[in-house]
Amino acid sequence: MEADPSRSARPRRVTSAVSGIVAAVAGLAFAQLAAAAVRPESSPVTAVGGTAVDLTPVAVREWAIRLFGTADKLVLTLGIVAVLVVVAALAGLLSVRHLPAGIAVAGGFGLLGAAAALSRPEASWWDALPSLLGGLTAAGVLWLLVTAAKRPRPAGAPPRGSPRTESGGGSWAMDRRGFGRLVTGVLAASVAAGFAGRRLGAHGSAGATASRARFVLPRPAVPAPPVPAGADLRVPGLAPFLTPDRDFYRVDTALVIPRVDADTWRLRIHGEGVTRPLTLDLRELLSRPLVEHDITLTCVSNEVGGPYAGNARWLGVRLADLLREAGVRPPSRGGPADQLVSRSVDGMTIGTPVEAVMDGREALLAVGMNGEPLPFAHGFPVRMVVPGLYGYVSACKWLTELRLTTFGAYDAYWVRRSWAQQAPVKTQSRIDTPRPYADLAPGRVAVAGVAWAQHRGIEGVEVRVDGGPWQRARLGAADGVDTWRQWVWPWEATPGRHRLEVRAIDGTGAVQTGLRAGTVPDGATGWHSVEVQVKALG
Ligand SMILES: Nc1nc2c(c(=O)[nH]1)N[C@H]1C(S)=C(S)[C@@H](COP(=O)(O)O)O[C@H]1N2
Ligand SMILES: [Mo]
Repeated sequence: MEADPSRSARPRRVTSAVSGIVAAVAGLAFAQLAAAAVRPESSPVTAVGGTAVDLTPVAVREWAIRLFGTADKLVLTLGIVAVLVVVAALAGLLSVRHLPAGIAVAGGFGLLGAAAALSRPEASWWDALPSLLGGLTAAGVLWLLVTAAKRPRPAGAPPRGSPRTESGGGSWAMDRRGFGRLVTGVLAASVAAGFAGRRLGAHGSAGATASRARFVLPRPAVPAPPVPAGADLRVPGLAPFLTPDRDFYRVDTALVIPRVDADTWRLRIHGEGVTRPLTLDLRELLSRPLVEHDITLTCVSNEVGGPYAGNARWLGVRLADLLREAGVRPPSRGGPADQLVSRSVDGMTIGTPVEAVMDGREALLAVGMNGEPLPFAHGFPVRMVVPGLYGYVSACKWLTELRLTTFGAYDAYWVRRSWAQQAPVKTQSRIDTPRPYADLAPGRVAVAGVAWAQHRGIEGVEVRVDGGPWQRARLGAADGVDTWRQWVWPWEATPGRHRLEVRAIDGTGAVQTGLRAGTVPDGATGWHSVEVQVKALG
């Protein structure tokens, strides 16, 4: 094979693309290691991902949630890595002709990551370090690999151990083995850096993990009455009345779950009309009487029939009491602030009507969820829960600040992204069983699900088949007005295709609207329906 450009072009292209990708892998690995030392949020992938989340138009976000559900974050991360790999391969190709250009791409990505990291909430200058180190590593590895690949093999010396002859002296007649060894070495170092990063990361959050393990939930001064017998109808396929923590839906913008150390946690309460600003640590917060209350939490992004609803027994401090302690009066009592802005450690801001929080409902700063300290994913050590309002206007996780202001003066995170400033939960009902497109045998079928209208309660649920007359379902026992209610309706299924529909009647007697509306700006409406197939007899 004498110097035939068309023949040598392909391996050369492969080699250079591989160089680019290996450089990117090394850059990422060392960036992750550095991020573990600085803070997990400073990783370039997380920082760029977080920025992408914040910049994503609402329509795209809702589409992604519909398509990927709670895997949307994983998909985003994989997408970023995929883009990186493609760009890295291109940078590798570019480096063959013009090494400085390829190195500039690597460095540019480092700068991009650093800029993203610096723009994240609560960022310090340290947050730029992982991306810069990653960019530098990638640039260095690219240089190393490309120069090694280009280095001519000593004339006359065939590649060691290789009986095949490739033209010596040409700029691309590199020593394949040498190159391979280099690549292997770089990859091995990257894997080592990756593992070291994981170890260091676990070490970094060890304090938070230990603080949660040590945290013993105090006894409530006002315990919740036991869940009434008959609240849980125990129909197979029906969501349990209380949602176990591990099954509780999770909706947030955090690409890495914040792990807050309970020992260093502080809550600050300040703002308009606050005559006694407070800063409390966890012990001080918990020196107040604790209340236990069952509340169903739902997400405004939940489509009709969707899964983003969960019911838990929360333990916490009454938010209204705490606000009164700080001197806050609701607008109806002449207070100047109508909006309570809660802020999390990761910069999320959530605006809640002060009036709703102080109108006597059990708005809580919760520390316990179903008898356990809050899981990290659900806001450890302290989160807000307010019955009757969607999570994005009430349920701030990893809470660290409460500021009193007005709706006129401040738009919280989601409000800046086309969601409504105020969003009471809309009456909804869901068919859990049978599942869509189930194949059923004719005869008695238990149609069952849940219905919610938090803080108004559920008074009735009705089901109809194929657009026929509405029929009353049997309700599970009510556990107050702030939780969902299970329902079941016995259906005599006949052969053929059928469409089951459900609607609820809330505690005010209002019937759930059948008008279809999307999730944006303040929650979906419409009746949930399920189509099933009933087999012919015999
Ligand atoms: N810090 C923080 N709190 C947050 C969010 C968030 O993105 N960040 N998402 C809110 C939304 S939209 C909902 S529906 C609830 C979900 O709470 P869960 O994940 O515990 O079910 O948390 C709310 N609190
Ligand atoms: Mo939400």
